[in-house]
Amino acid sequence: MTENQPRVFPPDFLWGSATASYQVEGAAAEDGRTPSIWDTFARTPGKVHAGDTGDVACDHYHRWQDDIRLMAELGLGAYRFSVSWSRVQPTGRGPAVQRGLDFYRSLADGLLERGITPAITLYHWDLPQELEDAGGWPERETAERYAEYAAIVGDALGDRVSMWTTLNEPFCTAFLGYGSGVHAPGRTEPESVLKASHHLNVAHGLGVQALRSVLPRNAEIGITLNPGVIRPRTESPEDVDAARRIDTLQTRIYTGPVLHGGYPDDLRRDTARASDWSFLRDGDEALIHQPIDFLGLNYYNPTVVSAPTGGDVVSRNDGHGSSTHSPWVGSEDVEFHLAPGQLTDMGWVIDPTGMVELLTRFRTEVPNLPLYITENGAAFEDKVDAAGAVHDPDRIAYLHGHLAAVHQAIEQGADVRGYFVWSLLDNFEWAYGYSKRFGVVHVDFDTLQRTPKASARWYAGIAASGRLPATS
Ligand code: PNW
Repeated sequence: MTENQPRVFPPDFLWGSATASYQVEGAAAEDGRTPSIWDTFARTPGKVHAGDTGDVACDHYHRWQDDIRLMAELGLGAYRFSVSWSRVQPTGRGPAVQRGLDFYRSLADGLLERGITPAITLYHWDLPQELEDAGGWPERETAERYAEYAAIVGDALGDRVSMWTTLNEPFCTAFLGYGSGVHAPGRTEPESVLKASHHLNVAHGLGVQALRSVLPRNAEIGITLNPGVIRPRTESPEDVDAARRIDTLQTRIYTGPVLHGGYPDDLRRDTARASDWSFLRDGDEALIHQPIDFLGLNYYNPTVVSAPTGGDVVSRNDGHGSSTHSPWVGSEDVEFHLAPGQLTDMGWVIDPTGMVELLTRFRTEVPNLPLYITENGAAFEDKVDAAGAVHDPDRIAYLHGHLAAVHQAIEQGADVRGYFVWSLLDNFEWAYGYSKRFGVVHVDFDTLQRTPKASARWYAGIAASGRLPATS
């Protein structure tokens, strides 16, 4: 195909948008919901930019019908959202709260009425605080409670939702939540990073089993990972090894057991000084290795690393927020470098070649597993004009480049079934609060008014035609 022809996507390609419960819902204390670790973290001074919390967020809990109408107007075919565990099971244990489940039932029904496919993420980081008080993800019990929760939600929504994701980005939960401490619960304990990772993997395995036991046979179950695209700064053996170490911690710690049935030997070696891995029980790796129906991939930017250079100031630049605690257990001395190129408002480099690299990797690694891009997008400062219109040419260019990359990977044989832009709405961007805007729809956080940005109209056009023009 030549450069100036439109790129045509497969006819049944799913065009969606995504959000997560704590980032958009608000209604933090309504209908029986109790605090999650993100409520606690956000209320702890100094943890989130400007003291922002998700108490109100986009008020999606009350405005979901407007938001569905917006998606329908934009012609989006799918919506990926997550369930707030503490809305459904306030203590993280025991019987479910029907009002909590009713919210998600109504949401799913509203989507289906408008022909929008609902895609549920069971866990997008908002652990019930009571489970954290009992030790959180470093404790195996959390995985067992998760399986019960998965069965509850599966049982309540399995008749209307066919796409299920167990976990969103376990890397962030374990490494940012228990390692660098920039995410809830804000702990900085190297061995807990490994324990949390393992128990998230166990939760995935038990969760798939629980979902299979309650969902109809045609339901599709997967997991969403954010595998790093890790590039060595040079081809020196030391830099190549630094890249291997970071890839092993960010990605293979999950893909090893989930996709291939076991932890990599080099992971055990690289982390031997931090842990004896006695938390790993006989049979766990087989339990985690459940057959799944798809793999969800989140991609934003590549990362450049090197072996230690001996300089006294090491710029971490790992894009994971600033912390004096390295989350990179056993490989704390690896250096992170800023890759050349334009940056988004997050300071993340824009490089669509990483998207091709990521999809190509999994096409090769798991050739028979359908792939979805469950998140991709960019934060930029919005320019609102006098008439209230929002111009975001940088976001359009970002999306164009990355969709072209997805198309290229498909042409090269990757089985990519769909793409979910992050995010439908500007929302609570974790430690950055409301200061970073990822939405294709602008949210005025004083009035909560929604205004589709130019990128929303642009994306709607791509979704409607299934074609990406040669230029944005
Ligand atoms: C993902 N990092 O999070 C999440 O799934 C979304 O909830 C989030 O809003 C989106 O990406 C944008 O950040 C990440 O530090 C959070 O590298 C942090 C990192 C990566 C992904």
